[in-house]
Amino acid sequence: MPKIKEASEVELSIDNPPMYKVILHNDDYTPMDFVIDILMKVFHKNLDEAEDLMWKVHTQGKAVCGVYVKDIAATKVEQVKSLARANGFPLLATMELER
Ligand code: TYC
Repeated sequence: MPKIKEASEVELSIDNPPMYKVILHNDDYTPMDFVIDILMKVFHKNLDEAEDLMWKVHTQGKAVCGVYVKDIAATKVEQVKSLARANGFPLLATMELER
């Protein structure tokens, strides 16, 4: 029989839900300006932050763009994919559980 959760466990899962990192990956084809635009529109970065993050991905291969609850992280991954494909670019975002 599955155990009924204690009130303290319910509170913990509401106050401390599992968080997911959204990771943007480098590629050789997506234009830098398009990536900056995505970082501003999808991840709500300002221009300076978006430029810095784009360069980090470009030089290091990937970077964390933000940390969100599961549904929000999944939506952002999907928004990146959909905007990228609609514009013919291979830009990729993935999500990963924060330890
Ligand atoms: N490397 C790409 C270029 O030189 C730019 C780029 C940056 C692509 C970040 C993807 O997540 C990315 N045009």
